[in-house]
Amino acid sequence: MAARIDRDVIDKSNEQFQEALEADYAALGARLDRRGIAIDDIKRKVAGFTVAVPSWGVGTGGTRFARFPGGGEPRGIFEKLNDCAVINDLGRATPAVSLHIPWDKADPADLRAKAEELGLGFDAMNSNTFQDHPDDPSQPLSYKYGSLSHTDAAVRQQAVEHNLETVSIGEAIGSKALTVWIGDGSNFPGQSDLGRAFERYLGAMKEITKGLPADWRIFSEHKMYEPAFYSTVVQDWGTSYLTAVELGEKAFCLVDLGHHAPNVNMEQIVSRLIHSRKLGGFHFNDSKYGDDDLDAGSIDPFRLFLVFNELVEAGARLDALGPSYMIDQSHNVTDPIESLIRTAGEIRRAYAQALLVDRAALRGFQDENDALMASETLKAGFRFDVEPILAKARLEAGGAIDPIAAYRTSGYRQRVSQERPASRGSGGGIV
Ligand code: LRH
Ligand code: MN
Ligand code: MN
Repeated sequence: MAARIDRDVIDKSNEQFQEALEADYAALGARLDRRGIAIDDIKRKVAGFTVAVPSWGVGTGGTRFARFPGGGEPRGIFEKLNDCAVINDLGRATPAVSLHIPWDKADPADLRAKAEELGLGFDAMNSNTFQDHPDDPSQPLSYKYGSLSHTDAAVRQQAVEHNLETVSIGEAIGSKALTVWIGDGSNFPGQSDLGRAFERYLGAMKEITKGLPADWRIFSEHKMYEPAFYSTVVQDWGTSYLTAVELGEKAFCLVDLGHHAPNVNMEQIVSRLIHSRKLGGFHFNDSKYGDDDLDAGSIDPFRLFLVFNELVEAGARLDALGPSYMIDQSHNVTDPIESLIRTAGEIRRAYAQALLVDRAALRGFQDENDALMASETLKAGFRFDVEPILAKARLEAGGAIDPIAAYRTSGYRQRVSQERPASRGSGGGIV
């Protein structure tokens, strides 16, 4: 298996940029100092913020029209983990991986050993009952007409057991949460009874929840449409919230940024879920039209900032919830390693900008109904170029000041391209 990135490559790359970085960091520090903000405090918080990468994100994704494989794509979970380690070596923001079963099914002892060797951990596990698994003898029945909400009790039972198997793999590798997203729904009015389908789903989710280890959480992930085009069983945060309430204290809602109606106020959903203590985690990505799975912050960085503004505003209430921060993206026209490195940077950027909002001033303007100054105060955080903070946090953690430049110099993609022949199979491509 290809070696990762040589320490030397990172050091040489950093030498080129370090002097300019020190000057930029000092200049930004002086600006922040005039506002009573200590730049090192912000840098420390940013360095402490990590986000998990999706195992399925390191291969080239695809759409329902085509998949164009890239060079050196990982052929299985162990090569995927290697690529995840490269992302973390350079960016130092992604020490955990979120696995998808059965795409990543392997002996848990081997998964654990490999992750330890690479210095990685595991975040929430994902089950997969949104496609059939002809190679999995434990799942002979088809999910064509649904899984946890299927009209046939035998299919529901199979889907429950698959989720519990996913939990047991997760337990053996140190994960503490299960994310459940189902594609169940209908394409035509009348095809499915909306109420009965939800009740069947709840019944199955209760079975899964009963089987969770004591210290585990379950996340319900909603999505408005696709693959179902008329109704989806868990279509919005309302249904997700109802589910989490019915399931009880181990159950929380997962917000995937691409799973909402266009123009929906996502940051308000986040605020409500914090209020009701049901925010379980995120799947970060960006979109223009639907579940586009583009790189977080690449289309609408302000929206990402507004989500982080709610998280920072929540303070201790958020700490008590300890949500899982994960990326869920599909990379079709970029090198997935580069996309994931920059995504982690964009997420930290939104966090740093939210930390720079003068909260006391903002509250004052809000209470005085000074709409213009409240808006300006919020936007002042967003307008800061916080790159020196992000770069310094990476550098001090052993990463690269410019991680994409260092990655390109390293020749990692060329090396793995020689070792890993291109494959056209889906193997964890996005649905
Ligand atoms: C569904 C989804 C869900 C799946 C992943 C592959 O669109 O967001 O999280 O597990 O994509
Ligand atoms: Mn998702
Ligand atoms: Mn999605």
